[in-house]
Amino acid sequence: MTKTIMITGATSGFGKATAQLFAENGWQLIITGRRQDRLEALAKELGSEKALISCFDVRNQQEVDQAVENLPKRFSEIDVLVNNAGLALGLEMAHEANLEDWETMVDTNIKGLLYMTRKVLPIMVKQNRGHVINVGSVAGDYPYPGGNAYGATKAFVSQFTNNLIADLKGIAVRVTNIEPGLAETEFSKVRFKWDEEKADQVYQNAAPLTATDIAEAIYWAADRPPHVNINRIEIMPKCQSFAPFIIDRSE
Ligand code: NDP
Ligand code: 8X3
Repeated sequence: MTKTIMITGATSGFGKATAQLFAENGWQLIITGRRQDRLEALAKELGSEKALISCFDVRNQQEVDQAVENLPKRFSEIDVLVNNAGLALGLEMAHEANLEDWETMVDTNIKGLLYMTRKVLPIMVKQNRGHVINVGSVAGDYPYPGGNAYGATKAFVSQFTNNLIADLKGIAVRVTNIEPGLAETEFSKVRFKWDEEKADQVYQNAAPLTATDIAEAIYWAADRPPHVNINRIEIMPKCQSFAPFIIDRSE
């Protein structure tokens, strides 16, 4: 039977690469995001028989509910939900950060992910089959200056994943958190509000992860046999590593 994957944020980056990889492997897809033109282009590339477009904003609970309720029968038995839609906005220190940016990150990375999960999970529980794959971040585990609210939203994703695993004991629905490090997508363009020069500097003279690297991790987690649950995958480029704790000696 053809398997069905629903991917939030399929218009770019990890979501788009994930759609391409699952399509190559014979899955049918529900591709979502806010940019209709991009969804149309991707559906054309993947084949409109295989890819269903659903254009909505994950921050809007009504739109989320309608998107799932209006799925045609052929796409309604979702095997995998990839909660990928998300963003970072700004890199200012907490006392200078834009409060609206914080709200947008909370609304998208936390509340959007909750709306999607709460709507799709009952379908999976009813069919006793499914897999929720969240896209967290190393920023949810390790702090860095300017990461403040973004990192905290990803820490939420990490702990929510663990708690879902606890809730789903005895039910054949798996849950995974994918935690990427530095990866070149539109992520930094969005973070710096389309200041492309600033965004390019993030990846300059480095070899960041690609969207395909993350799509492959997502595919691998989904492709394990049913008795295996991959709780989390932390994945960083070789060029990125840890810094020691900093001692402030100015006092
Ligand atoms: P991109 O900016 O390339 O893609 C983000 C995707 O999220 C887009 O498809 C965008 O679609 C979608 N999206 C954003 N806001 C909304 C919304 N309100 N409603 C619906 N869709 C939305 O970035 P990435 O591919 O890098 O990011 C994907 C995920 O990976 C995010 O959760 C991000 O936090 C996480 N991540 C990224 C890392 C990186 O270094 N790149 C590292 C670790 C984690 P549209 O604008 O069309 O709505
Ligand atoms: C994105 C990774 O380190 O740029 O989640 O915040 S980082």
